[in-house]
Amino acid sequence: MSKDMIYGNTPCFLGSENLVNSPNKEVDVVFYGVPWEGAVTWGDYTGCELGPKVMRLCSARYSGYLPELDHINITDHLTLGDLGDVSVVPAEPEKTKDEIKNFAKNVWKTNTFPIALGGDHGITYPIIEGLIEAKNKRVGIIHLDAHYDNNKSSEGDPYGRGAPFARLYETEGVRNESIVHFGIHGPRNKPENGKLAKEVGATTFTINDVRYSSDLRELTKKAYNIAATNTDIVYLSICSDVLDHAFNPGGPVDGNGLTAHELLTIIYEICKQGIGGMDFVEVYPHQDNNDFSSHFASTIVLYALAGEIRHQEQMN
Ligand SMILES: [Mn+2]
Repeated sequence: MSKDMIYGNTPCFLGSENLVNSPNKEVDVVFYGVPWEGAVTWGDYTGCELGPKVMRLCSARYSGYLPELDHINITDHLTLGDLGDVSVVPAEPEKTKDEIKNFAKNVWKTNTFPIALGGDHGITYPIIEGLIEAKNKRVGIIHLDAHYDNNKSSEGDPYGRGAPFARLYETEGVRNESIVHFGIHGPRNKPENGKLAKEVGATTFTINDVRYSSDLRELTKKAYNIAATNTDIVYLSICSDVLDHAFNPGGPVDGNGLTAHELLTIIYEICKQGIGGMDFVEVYPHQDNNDFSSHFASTIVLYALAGEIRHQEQMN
């Protein structure tokens, strides 16, 4: 493992190879940061552009070993690399959207498993745009979030954090009937959000579908099967606030969400079925004195990779 810093005093995520210094190094999994917070912010709840940096700093504490998952050691199976961050243009959502799309497109052209660390949820739309341009594939999406994030715009910004799924609904290459909004809950959603999701043919699994499910793993397989129907690739997008705020002090404030164990179970089961790539967004380090949410990003990513390893084993 590389001890290189990706920039300043910030290490590569999970001690991975520094691909900025060694761009020709071949790896199985690439991490990249998208240090972006859109121009429209609620009150002073701000600072998610620091997410990639703080997640990298926190990740230095962790190995790739998960004793609770049959003692899997991720780095025995997969090589990991860090591509650094997308260049963002402050207060320029449209320019930044194109920067993210072009960066993601180049990543999608490689034969790697990409994981983007946000940043606000606006980054998901250009990442999937890049996927469609690079691979020309039909995409299904599993979207783990408290919120639909399908507003027509975020206070006028069509690429804002509240709007990526409205843009994705309009995107040729995304099959709307293969979008699953999973874990949705709470009154920060508005009636038009649920209505629009239904109109476009997307599926909603609310927190109560999770809470009253007799078998969370079966429910998760059901979600995956919807996302995989008539699509070539399934993408996973995770907003930190799908977690209850008790488990996510660095995320937007939403109670009645998933427990950490439930979220990890869902991620592992989804990734065991086989996904193309993922993102983890909406961590606000300024709100989080002990960086709990940024620390948990490492666990989230390792569970996804453990699932990917199991998927690869089933394919061989
Ligand atoms: Mn959310």
